[in-house]
Amino acid sequence: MESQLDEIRRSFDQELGQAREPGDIEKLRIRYLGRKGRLTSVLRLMGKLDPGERPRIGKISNELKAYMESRLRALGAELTEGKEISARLDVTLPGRACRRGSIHLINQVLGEIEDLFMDLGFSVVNGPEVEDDYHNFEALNIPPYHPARDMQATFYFSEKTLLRTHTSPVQIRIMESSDLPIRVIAPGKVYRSDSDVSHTPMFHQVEGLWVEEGINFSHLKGVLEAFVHTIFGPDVPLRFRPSYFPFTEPSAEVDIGCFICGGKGCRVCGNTGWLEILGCGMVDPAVYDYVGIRDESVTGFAFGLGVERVAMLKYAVDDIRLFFDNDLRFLTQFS
Ligand code: 2U9
Repeated sequence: MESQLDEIRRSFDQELGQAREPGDIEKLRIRYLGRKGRLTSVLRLMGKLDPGERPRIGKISNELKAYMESRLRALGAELTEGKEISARLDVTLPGRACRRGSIHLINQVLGEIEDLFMDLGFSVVNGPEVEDDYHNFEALNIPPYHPARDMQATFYFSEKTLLRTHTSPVQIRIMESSDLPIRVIAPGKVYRSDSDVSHTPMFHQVEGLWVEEGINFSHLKGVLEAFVHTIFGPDVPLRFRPSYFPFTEPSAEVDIGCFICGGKGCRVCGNTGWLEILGCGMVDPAVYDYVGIRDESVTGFAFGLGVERVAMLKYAVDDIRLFFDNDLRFLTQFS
């Protein structure tokens, strides 16, 4: 009888190895453990055994039964779960394409501007967005109570600490710490409490500074002409119009010919035929006093531009807030 039980175990293991789906498990259970199953049939013969043998054979039979039940349960669960997964997962379906992002238009324009100034020999420099009053205003020839402070509605943390209103403090720090000549651009975020179709509380500026013996207004004109012709096209006309900034003297604003009306005058250019694009000038000698440049033969020019304004003019965007809404219908037009 013992050898019969052994044989049952062997053939059970072999058949179990061939089971492929939950239905096979049920068939096996019936064939071995059902009312007329192979193990059940052998157990029925227990009564015919020598009474001395019964406890030992009974133990072996019970162990075999428990073994079979546990193997059937385990494989049954495995096959059922596999079937559920394959019912849910159709591996022949085509993959789902993932949406690719793109570089934000402001960063694209910023990159173009940085590339063109680097081609002209400028280095790109950075500085803190949380600034002190001295570097943001005072060293730029804007003393306390100067009306120019009202021109830029400033976010203050305290009387002396603020969010920079322009990137000019970066150039102050560069002049304080570097040897001449200095030929840098300072791109970055700036902050002013202002909000409408052409102003947001945060926007991006690129400012430039070239300080070296012999630098004059013609160098300024040449560099800014290169900027306009690279960004807006070689045939775009530009003009320098006198202006005022506390940190430059003389100062000018640069206009480009209106690309909408071709200079005839329209709603976009306010009938002037020109669009303002940036401010510039020769560095005011008062600024050199603040940063400790004493050599009077050293001169320099500076300029400042708003990246959003350049992008709006170049790509005919009529509301600056579109840059910050993160609406993909807008952003993907420039990918
Ligand atoms: C130093 C000395 C001089 C930077 C300059 C402008 C003119 C200017 C505006 C353009 C549009 C700001 O973003 S905007 O509103 N900027 O018109 N910026 S000259 O002059 C400097 C900078 C640093 C040490």
